[in-house]
Amino acid sequence: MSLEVGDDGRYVFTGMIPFRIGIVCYPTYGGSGVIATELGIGLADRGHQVHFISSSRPGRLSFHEQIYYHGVNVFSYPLFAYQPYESALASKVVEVCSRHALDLLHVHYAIPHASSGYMAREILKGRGYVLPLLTTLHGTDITLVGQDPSYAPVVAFSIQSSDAVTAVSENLREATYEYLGCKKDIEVIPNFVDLKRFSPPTQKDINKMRIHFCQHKKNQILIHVSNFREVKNPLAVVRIFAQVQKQRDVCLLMVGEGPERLEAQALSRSLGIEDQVHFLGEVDRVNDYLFLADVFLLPSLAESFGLAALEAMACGVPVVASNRGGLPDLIEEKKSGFLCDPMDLEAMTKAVLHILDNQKSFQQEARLRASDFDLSNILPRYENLYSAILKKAGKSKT
Ligand code: GMT
Repeated sequence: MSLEVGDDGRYVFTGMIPFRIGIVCYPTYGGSGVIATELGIGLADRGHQVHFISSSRPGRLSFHEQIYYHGVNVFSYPLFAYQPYESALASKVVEVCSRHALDLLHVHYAIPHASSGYMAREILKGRGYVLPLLTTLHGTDITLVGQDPSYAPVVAFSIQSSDAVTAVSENLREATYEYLGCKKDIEVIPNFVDLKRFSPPTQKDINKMRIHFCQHKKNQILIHVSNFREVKNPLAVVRIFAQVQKQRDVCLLMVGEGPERLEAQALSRSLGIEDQVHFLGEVDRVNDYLFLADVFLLPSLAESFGLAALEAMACGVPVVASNRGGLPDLIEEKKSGFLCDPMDLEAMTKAVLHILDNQKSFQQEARLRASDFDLSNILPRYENLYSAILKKAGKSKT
């Protein structure tokens, strides 16, 4: 197999027929949906045909001649207290596979995608069609939701029954063995960023935005991007900022939407700092805001990888993060940022102040570290895995 750059500047395969890949994911701004979408775009750029199967069109998905989108229709009926999405998704996979002759199915986030994938694979097997199933574990599908007794047996079974399983960090792989007692081989393939797509806005635009948020372009900016769930610890972000702003001219951008957003907003009011804290909701072009920022805050209580931190680093923004989960594998202490106990707000405040006073080297290190996780390093690992599971299933395309 070899890759060449075609006339349009894109990679094309020579000597190998591209794969037809089904990708199942959540369409929202959550990390697993972002990775699934970026992976699909990267694969399509390299000549593969990608079929997204999801409850609605993934947020970051724009037109691409090699990408197809298939929405899952859930037929509702008054008898159902809960809509059976898992069955509707399995049926959709069967339909898409039958129409487009998928080579394999890659599901992101175990619940309920792995069990729907398993069901679809078994239905197709009964019709004489082999559809290998790859499951990628992302984090809360194991560490939070997956180990709950209401899901655990199904999650463990569908992981065990997948043809291959990947986890986004070593930490998550170990958690899967520990919490679910799985025996399956799990390959660690970390999250990635496509650095080509991280180009900064013009200095003029940056200054305009800085003045808009902070009154003065010299003021510094802290940023937090998440889905504002408890696990992201957004209240700690506000509290850390409250300490920092006593000592520096700063403002805080809170990007995203979720259950703790209102409480975080109320806290900033009660601390008398609401004029410096900007809640921006979900934004389409998060990079534009990341490029503005001087420090990214991620004091999560659990974090299997921390894609939001990696995206910040790709924009040259150092990170003050919790020392939990996979974050220590991403952030190099005192180089691209700091790792602290998520309850130790004083340590995180100190870390932020230190970065604000020593920005240049931290910014360079952050960008450098992010380049280790560039798409060009990670995507071939998925392609190799696809080849391996197809070969094992007797569907080799080389
Ligand atoms: O909890 C979230 O942030 C969303 C969740 C998801 O699956 O959408 O994120 C998880 O997957 C991301 C992509 O692999 C990881 O970068 C996040 O660390 C992980 N979140 C947690 O483990 C809390």
